[in-house]
Amino acid sequence: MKSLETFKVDSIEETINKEITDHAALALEKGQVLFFPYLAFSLKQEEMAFLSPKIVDPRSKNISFDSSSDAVRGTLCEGEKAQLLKKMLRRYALFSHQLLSRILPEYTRYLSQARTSFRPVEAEGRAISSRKDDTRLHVDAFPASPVNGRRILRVFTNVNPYGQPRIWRTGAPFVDVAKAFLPKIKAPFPGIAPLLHACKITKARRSSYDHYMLKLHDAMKADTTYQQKAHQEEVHFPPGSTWIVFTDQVSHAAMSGQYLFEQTFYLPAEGLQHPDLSPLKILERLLNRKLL
Ligand SMILES: O=C(O)CCC(=O)C(=O)O
Ligand SMILES: [Fe+2]
Repeated sequence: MKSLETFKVDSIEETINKEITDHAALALEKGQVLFFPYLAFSLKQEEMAFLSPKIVDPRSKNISFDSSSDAVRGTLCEGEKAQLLKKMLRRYALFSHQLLSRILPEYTRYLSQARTSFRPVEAEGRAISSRKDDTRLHVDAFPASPVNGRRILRVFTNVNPYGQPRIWRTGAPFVDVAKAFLPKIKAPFPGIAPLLHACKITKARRSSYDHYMLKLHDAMKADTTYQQKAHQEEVHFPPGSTWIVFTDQVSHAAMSGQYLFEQTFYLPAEGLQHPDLSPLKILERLLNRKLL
């Protein structure tokens, strides 16, 4: 299977025929990255000043926007500048949503839009711990925010003004990752989920599915031999390109690049076109039990 499936869509205004949207959903759910080499997100003149790592609060790696609370986090910008920054992030949130409504129309009524992020810090060489090191192959799982079976769907756009690509490695299909690591992962400790929730370590109860996804994420990143020896491929996302990926399924590592937008969406299992291909079903089949 190719890691990228390319689409020649160059505007989010374009309507896309059903044959293509069905194909896109299948490719995505099989674990391919939907790649739009000519789909750019253009910055306005007054937004160009945000193309600098200096606008990021040194304590965080990204700038993020949460549309539900209307708050921007992780920036040193204040006052009018902060308002302008928020507007830019909100524009990207709209852009990514409109793209999904065109290319994956069947998902639209199920999607919920989570954080928008802007990443003006060079991705190479900024990791503090192996667990937080996104230059190591991993599938996404959020320690504090259990998904309870919802999928993590992300849209990325490279806006680097100097021609620098975002370079990723993509890895083996999810089933192979799961087969490699599941034998080393212990079942969740009985009673731990309500405890984590009560202590506010997690924002909701951590399901068994979340437990296994988190352990997979950690085990992949911690295994240096796996990082070197596992099947992998380097992919380049040039400036002016956009890509969509289920980051809970596709092994990925962000090796280098600077100036990226990212929008996270959650998709409940009912919204999937091919639920049997999902990490939840794959894990349930391999473990021979329900995880939700
Ligand atoms: O910043 C990137 O290119 C991707 C980092 C990553 O692993 C993620 O956002 O899930
Ligand atoms: Fe990731």
